[in-house]
Amino acid sequence: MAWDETQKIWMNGELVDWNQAKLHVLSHVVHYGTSVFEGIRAYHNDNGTAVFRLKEHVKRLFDSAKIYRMEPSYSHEEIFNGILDTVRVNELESCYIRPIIYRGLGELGVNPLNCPIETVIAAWEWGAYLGPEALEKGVSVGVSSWRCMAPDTMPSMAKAGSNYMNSQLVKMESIANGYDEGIRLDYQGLVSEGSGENIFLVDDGKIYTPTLSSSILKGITRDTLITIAKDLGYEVIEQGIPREMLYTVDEVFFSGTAAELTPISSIDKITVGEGKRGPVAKELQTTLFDIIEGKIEDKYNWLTYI
Ligand code: PPE
Repeated sequence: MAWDETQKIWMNGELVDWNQAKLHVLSHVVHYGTSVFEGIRAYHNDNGTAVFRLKEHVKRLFDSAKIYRMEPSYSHEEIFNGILDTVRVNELESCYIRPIIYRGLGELGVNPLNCPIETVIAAWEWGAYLGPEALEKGVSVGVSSWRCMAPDTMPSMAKAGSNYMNSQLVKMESIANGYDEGIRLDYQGLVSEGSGENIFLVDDGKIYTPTLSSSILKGITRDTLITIAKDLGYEVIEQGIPREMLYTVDEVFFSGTAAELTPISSIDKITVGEGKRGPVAKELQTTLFDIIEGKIEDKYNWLTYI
């Protein structure tokens, strides 16, 4: 999705002009994908602008950095406040926020340890990820011929830039095949996730989603929906999901910060359920948006007003 330029980007603790937020072409990250990042949304509602699940996103950013032996120069609190400052200074209301920690200019070669660790936070306006109509009508999806990384190759629980080379293969293949998005299988052939979304299935009133051992990102929206669903009285089962279950269940939907809750209308050209947003997806989506819009109580403290 294209963006409108904003005024400032937070770079190593300072707010610099959008056009000045640059890095050297010999930075380690450019050559080896040495980065970890987050995607966060802020929403404007009647009470102001609130960042959704900020604490959890900052925690995951630091967890990703830890997996890759990166020690950021800033504390959780500094990044937390840097994110709020970036939204504030750009006078953004509803927006997407992208903090990233990467290895900069030091030396080239696989060993990253002698390259400095840089931290950047940018934010910009961003609408619906898979198109505005997708939230209701759903998207068409194909199971990709590209699998996601096996657990002993690249750690999927680290939200690392380089993981998204695999996502890009999946996304480009799905576009070439005329789909909106692709689903990846894990190293065992079980359902894993989309190129940038977790996945849920609904069958006979029960909700299913792949386990962490299926090479998924530990999605914060995934956790949000599991929490909401349990609250609404649904049974939520985390288990290995055989591919063919995708074709026979009543509903399938994606979750993610960018995708929010996006229903899936068809998979491999086989219609899922009624071929549009099902009742469970609708109920969870409505509850999620009611919380975000401040219409119902934020009982889990998911909103941080700026
Ligand atoms: N899996 C993957 C691979 C993934 O990239 C995301 C988020 C998720 C699951 C859902 O995680 P969460 O956002 O915590 O619920 N993908 C981000 C990046 C998308 C992009 O195009 O870039 C996002 O949704 O912000």
